[in-house]
Order: sequence, then C-alpha cells, then structure tokens
Amino acid sequence: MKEQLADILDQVLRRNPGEREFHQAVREVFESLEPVLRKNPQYVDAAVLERLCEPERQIIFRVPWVDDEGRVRINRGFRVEYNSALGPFKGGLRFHPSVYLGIVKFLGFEQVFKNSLTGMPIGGGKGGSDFDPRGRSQGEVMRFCQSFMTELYRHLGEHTDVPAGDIGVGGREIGYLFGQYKRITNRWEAGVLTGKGLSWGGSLVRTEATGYGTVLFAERMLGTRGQSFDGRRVVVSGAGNVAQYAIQKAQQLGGHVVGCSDSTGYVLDERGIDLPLLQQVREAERLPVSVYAERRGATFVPGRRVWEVGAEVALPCATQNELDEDDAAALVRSGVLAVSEGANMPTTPAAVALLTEAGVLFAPGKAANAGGVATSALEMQQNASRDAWTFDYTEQRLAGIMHGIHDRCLATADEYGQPGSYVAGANIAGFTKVADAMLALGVV
Ligand code: NDP
Ligand code: 2IT
Repeated sequence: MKEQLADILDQVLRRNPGEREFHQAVREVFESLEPVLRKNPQYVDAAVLERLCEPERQIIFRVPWVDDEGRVRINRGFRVEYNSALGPFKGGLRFHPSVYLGIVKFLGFEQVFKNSLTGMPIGGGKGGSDFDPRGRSQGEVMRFCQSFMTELYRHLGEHTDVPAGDIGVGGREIGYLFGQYKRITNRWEAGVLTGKGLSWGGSLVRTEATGYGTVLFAERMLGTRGQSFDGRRVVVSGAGNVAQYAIQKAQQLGGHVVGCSDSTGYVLDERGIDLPLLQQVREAERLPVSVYAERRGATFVPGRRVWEVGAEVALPCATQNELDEDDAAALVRSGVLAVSEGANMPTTPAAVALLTEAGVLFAPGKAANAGGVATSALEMQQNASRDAWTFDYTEQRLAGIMHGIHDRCLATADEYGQPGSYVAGANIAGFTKVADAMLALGVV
C-alpha cells in the first residue's frame, strides 16, 4: 500500500509541476491514508485517490479593469471547482498578489476534506485572483469585483458553486460581487455567495465564525488535558478577519492575548490586545498594525514573526507556511501547550513534527478553521428557508459543529491506531466521507 500511495503521489507531482503548496497539501493528507486504504481496498479499486487529486473543473480567466488614472489593468482570475460529491462546490475567494493556480488548488484540496468534516452538505472549491487590494481605492476595488464576477457568474449558482471570502475578500468585496451577480442574472439569489451583509441575506456569526471556531476547537482540545484558556498567554498571527475574532473569543474565555501581526511585522502588547482599537486601525482605516502599536503605546517589531514572544496557546491566523521549525522550537521553549490553525496550512510539515514530538496539542486547519465554512452552510440554510436566526442560536450551532469535529477527529485517530493525532483524525474522517460518496456516485 505504501508503494501504491507513493506512485499516486509521484503522478500528482509530475502532472502538476511547480505547484509547491498543492504538493505539500496532497503529501500531508497521503501520509495519513495508508491504514485507511489497507482496511478499504474498494477505495483503491475505484481510483478514489487519483480522482480526488484531479479537480472536477479548473477555470482561469482574464480580469480587465480600469484604475483611477484611467489605465487598463489586467489580472488573472481563478475558480477551481474541486469536488462536488457531497454538495455544491463551496469555498472562498482570495485576492492577494501571491495567488496562482498552485495556491488555489491547495486551498481547494484542503476545502474538500474540511467541508466533509463539518457534516454539512457542501463540496469543495476555491478561487481568487492575483489582484492586490492594498492601496486601491473603493472605486477600483468595486470595478475589479464587477469585472471578476462578469466572467465568474456563469459558473456559479446556489446549487452549483457558492463562493465566500478569504484573504483580501471581506464583506465589502462580497457586496460588490453579489451586486454584479444580481445585475447580470436578474436573480436575487441569496444562496450564491456567503459572508453577505446582515441586511441583505447574511447570517449573524458568519463574520466571527472562523476565529471563534478555532478557539472553541482549542478550548475543547485543552479540555482533554484538564486545561483551558483561562489566564493563559496567547499569541495570534495576522490581524484580519480570522485573527480578530480569534482574539475576541480567546479573551472571552479568559485568555491574555499579547501579540498579533500582519505582513509588515508584529505587535507585542503586554497589557493585552485592545480589539476595538485594532479593528478601528485594520477594518475602518485599513492601516498596518504598526499604527495600532503607535496609538496604543505598545511595541511594534518590524519584519519578524510573532512566535518569538512565546505563548501557552498559539493561533496562526494569517497565511500558509507562516510558522516554521524555528518558530515551533521557540514556542516549545516558551512552554506552548496548544497550537490551533485558524489559517490554511500555516504550520510547515517540519514544524508540525517538532510540535507533535514535544507533546504539544496540534489542531490542523481543516478541522480547527472549519467553523467559517460551516457557518457559511448555516447561512445557505437560512437563505433556503428565508429565515434569519439569532446570534445566540447560530453560535450554539457553531459550537456544536466544532465540538463534533473535535470529537470525531479524536475517535477516528483512535480507530486507526494513532491516538491523540488530530492530523490523522481530520485527514481520515474527512477523506472517508467523501470517498464513500464518490463510490456511491460511480465513476463521474
Ligand atoms: P484577511 O485578509 O482578513 O487577513 C489576512 C491577514 O493575514 C492580514 O493580517 C495579512 O496582513 C496577513 N497576511 C496575509 N498574507 C500574508 C503573507 N503572505 N505574509 C504575512 N502576513 C500575511 O484574511 P482572513 O483573516 O480571512 O484569512 C486568514 C487566513 O485564514 C487565511 O489562511 C485563510 O485562508 C484562512 N481562513 C479564512 C476563513 C474565513 O472565513 N475568512 C475561513 C477559514 C480559513 P497584511 O494585511 O499586511 O497583508
Ligand atoms: O478557507 C475557508 O474555509 C474559507 N475561506 C471560508 C469558505 C466559505 O465558503 O465560507
């Protein structure tokens, strides 16, 4: 079985040259699957793995737009419709200059297993563009979003493919995208996008859901050792949507959050992060975290990673491969108890190995950050029934889903002889549900 897996991986690497992040994501899942394939040879016979590594559809398109100076600009748009065995393609859009096919495919691949773990009827997909929203005016962002949707709309639909936000795509961008979809199709089709505003079909708790879920997962994990967030020193990377609400929930649970960051460096604020100020700087004014440090009288350390300040709970909530072996070693030296991934694939494989060997509780993103997409599915459910739930009820649903994922990861890891490995549990539980559906649906 080991050789068979190695052969399939080899093929994936050869068929997708240069897509480093995609290779990393596939390799990481394959490392958990040997016992599953041994127990379930039908997956091998039906080439489930080979099919899972080939997206159902990959769309790449030109996005022309005009900047404020009247210059024509061209970006590249992507939507990878990865797997629809469990439901319509579902997953975010990322606008960041680093976006290329390998990033979108890694995110789409991860999304398939994550969405499966939520237990909701959603397949996996991801999209985005190499457009850089930083420094762009409101008008430029609107025109870009309109042009992006002018191509993408033909591939979407509430039963077909349902995007949401990710890095560089928040409520503002979802609004412009929804407006253009509505105009082109002449349909007020709420279920075609999630992360919508509350007055036009959005769900309470969706904004908070990813960060909240990451912390709820970590709290449950700490609970298995009789520990909690209460009184713990916490550091968070990033200062965007996921980071902000991870900070809020960690603080609600009694955590002392002393650090956060962005692509320019990190803030150390021993008094504890002042979230309203951080949100004023990042959301309202769209400025870097150095401005927060300045106004707050906290320390700003340019060009370095926040992990060096040490913590008992570390929450990577910025981007892929942002916590490496050296960072992990620094965290272990500082006595870290748990790492819960709010971002997608933020911890490098060597760092995961180091943390695991040191006995640190480690929650992989496809489990720990699934609260965002799970609440997107709750938004779709409310849209389908033309209903709007209360904050408390929706948060209860989110908490139930996160606890369910946590417990299923542990039970699956036990069943497959790797007790305590959330990585193995998430990969295997995520995989088997999709694989069973693919078997049932035949070779399609
Ligand atoms: P935002 O755009 O709101 O925030 C992103 C944050 O990460 C910013 O602080 C940004 O800093 C920082 N960042 C982005 N790219 C880099 C980089 N290359 N190097 C260093 N810092 C970087 O995005 P989100 O908070 O929505 O997303 C954060 C992570 O969470 C991503 O990995 C995303 O895939 C994942 N995620 C998001 C979900 C959601 O619902 N939004 C759901 C599940 C996972 P700067 O502004 O300086 O670029
Ligand atoms: O990575 C993710 O799960 C997201 N960016 C959220 C996707 C969604 O459809 O809500």
